[in-house]
Amino acid sequence: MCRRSPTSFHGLGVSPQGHGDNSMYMIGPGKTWDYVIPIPKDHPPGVYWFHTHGHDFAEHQVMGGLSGTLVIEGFQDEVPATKPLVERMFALKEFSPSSSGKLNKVPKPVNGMIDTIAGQVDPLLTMQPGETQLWRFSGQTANGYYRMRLAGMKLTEVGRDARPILHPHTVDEVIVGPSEQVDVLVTADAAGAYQLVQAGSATGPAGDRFPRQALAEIVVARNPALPEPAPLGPLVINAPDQKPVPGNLIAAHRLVVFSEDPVTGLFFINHQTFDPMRVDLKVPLGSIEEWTIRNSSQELHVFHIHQLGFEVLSINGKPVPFQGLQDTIDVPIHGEVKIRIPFTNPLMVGRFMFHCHILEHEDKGMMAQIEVFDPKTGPMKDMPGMGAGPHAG
Ligand SMILES: [Cu+2]
Repeated sequence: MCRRSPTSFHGLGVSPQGHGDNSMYMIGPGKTWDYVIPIPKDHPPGVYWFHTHGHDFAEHQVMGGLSGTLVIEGFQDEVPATKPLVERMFALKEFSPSSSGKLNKVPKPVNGMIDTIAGQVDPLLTMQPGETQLWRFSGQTANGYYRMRLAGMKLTEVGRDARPILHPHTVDEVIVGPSEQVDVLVTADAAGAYQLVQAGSATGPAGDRFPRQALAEIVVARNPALPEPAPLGPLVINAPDQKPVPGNLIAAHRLVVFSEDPVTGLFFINHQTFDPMRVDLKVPLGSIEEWTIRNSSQELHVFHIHQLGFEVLSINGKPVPFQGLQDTIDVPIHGEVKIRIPFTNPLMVGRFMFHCHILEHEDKGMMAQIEVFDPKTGPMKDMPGMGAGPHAG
């Protein structure tokens, strides 16, 4: 590692200040910085992740492997049927090979991407016939979308963005994009060999293509050393904090436009590229706002905001039934997503980011800074937490 960089604790509802989840503090080469992240006792459980967040080189560093999985335990208490199940973590990470086959990281791959599970190419997994397992996908990719299929088997989605969803449903495929988390239940068919594949995905005419690849080999065989798998119990969801955001007192409606310039290769939020010295938006703690995120480009973008979860109200004008709070949402090409954001947890006071989580786009400008301030003391006066700063010597 030869460049300075901060870290983001993606999706956690913790403080963005000081030694906390401070995505602005730049750690120089050879330097040390202690992160202290007190996790509140009532923090929602789930699979989270942490990754490097250096503006201008986040893509390079995350694609080089600088991310990790962070589990806050308790998901199984909220979805009791999953308690007896084998749990598997899938940290989805893409790498880019050079023409000699070595890992290139970035810029742009010349020979397509290598899709891996925690850096392993096509690992072997075992299951027993009829066994159900809990598979927890964590999209730790810089840019890549994994469209996953498992040899015709059904997948039951039970969680998204770390949290149980209120109405689990069965699907033929699961798409996990940059920074998206999805939990699924998988029940093995009869004995045999099966393949989990990335079935091929694309992000639009101006975007990227991610060709089909094998992701993992699944061997289903009876293991006499283990008890016969019990059938899955009733799928009851008990997640009391998965409540819709109240809509009776909306403090502000805002429009956030994602756009890009194919000539300069720059990416914009509301026609501006990111500037770490500029605070784009100041919001008093306690406000609930409704934002329309509009994509006026020819490729997909994925909206993400730090420190909190939001409710998705509609996609392209079509109401979305409430499934739970999210911290990321794909914004369709030439489409828009309406969300309701609770700026209510006192822990979020400070400055943090919202951005497109396709890191190539973030690096080229598609990020903005928000400050949530305590209305009793007013907005901050200086730029704390900049550390060595991206431009310091
Ligand atoms: Cu984007």
